[in-house]
Amino acid sequence: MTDKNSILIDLRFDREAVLRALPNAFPGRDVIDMGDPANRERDLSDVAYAVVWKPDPDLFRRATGLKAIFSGGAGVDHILTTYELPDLPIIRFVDRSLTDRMSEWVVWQCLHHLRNGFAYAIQQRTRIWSEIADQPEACDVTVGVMGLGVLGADAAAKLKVMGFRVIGWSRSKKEIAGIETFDAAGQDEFLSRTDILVGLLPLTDETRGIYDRPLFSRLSRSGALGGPVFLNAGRGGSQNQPDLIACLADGTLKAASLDVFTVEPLDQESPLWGMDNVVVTPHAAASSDVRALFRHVEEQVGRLESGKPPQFVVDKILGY
Ligand code: NDP
Ligand code: OXD
Repeated sequence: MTDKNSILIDLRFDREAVLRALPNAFPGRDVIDMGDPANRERDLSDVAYAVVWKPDPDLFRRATGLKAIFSGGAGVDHILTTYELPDLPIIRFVDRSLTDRMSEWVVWQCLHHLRNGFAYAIQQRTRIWSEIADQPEACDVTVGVMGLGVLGADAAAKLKVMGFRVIGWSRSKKEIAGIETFDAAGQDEFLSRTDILVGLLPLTDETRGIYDRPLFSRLSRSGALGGPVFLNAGRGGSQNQPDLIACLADGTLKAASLDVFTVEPLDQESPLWGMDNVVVTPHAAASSDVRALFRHVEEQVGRLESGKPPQFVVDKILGY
């Protein structure tokens, strides 16, 4: 028997971080750690809240008394597309540390492409001291951010501080100081003005495979970098990976930085590993800080229990 406000944790990532964060989390509540083998067969019928990342496929059949589901990350495709879910609020993870980390990755990669990161790395390994001529400035380059939610809006603002020209695209039009924005209908103009495309979209039925050859072919080819660059830190399912590889090979895209892939971990045989115009990072752009995740859950549970609406509730029709 668990108390009526108990919390179940089924987070299939960084187990060490979960174990470090658990002892001080959720004071006064029963916490059921599904990573502990002793809990695997336990009766879950009266657990109130579940905090999950790619959980046990049986979980929602067993935990029949849930009042809310918390995603261990900002994205919710890992549960929406995979499980038969009870009709409950799903709350995604929104947190300063996650947002800052994502913006760091985006700014880092934009600067890498702006400042000839590939070419200088090769020169260093071959002990060549030679300045690459005609270095453009950030203000010569337009970065187009696809997805202007919590992460996209912050990345756009930080790119602006670095001096880039920044434009953004989202389903509904946004007002962001200093950044020209486009709604879904403005996609053509948005793409035709973009030198570096940053993908920060959630994976939904509408965004699956959206980054494909026809889209890459509409990016600006007249920019200061000599060809369009693609960054994706949203979801790999949004990229048509065969198209992406072919476009990187034939020059439709000059380069890419990829944190997410259609199948993760990225297949050992994938040509992306060896392409000298591609940066690969292992879905590490903005990992969830588990302590911050637990604080966020505690705060949202507090809202629910005091009769206030929780924040960051997913729209199940839109899928994010
Ligand atoms: P939000 O829900 O805050 O924002 C999503 C944005 O995408 C919104 O601007 C939304 O438009 C836009 N959007 C969604 N669908 C469409 C569409 N069909 N056409 C145009 N625009 C669309 O999400 P976050 O910013 O918090 O996170 C974005 C994604 O980043 C997550 O879903 C996750 O997949 C990924 N992520 C990756 C991480 C990593 O380490 N690589 C870490 C964390 C998150 P509108 O504003 O009009 O609703
Ligand atoms: C997330 C992620 O969605 O890490 O938070 O991808």
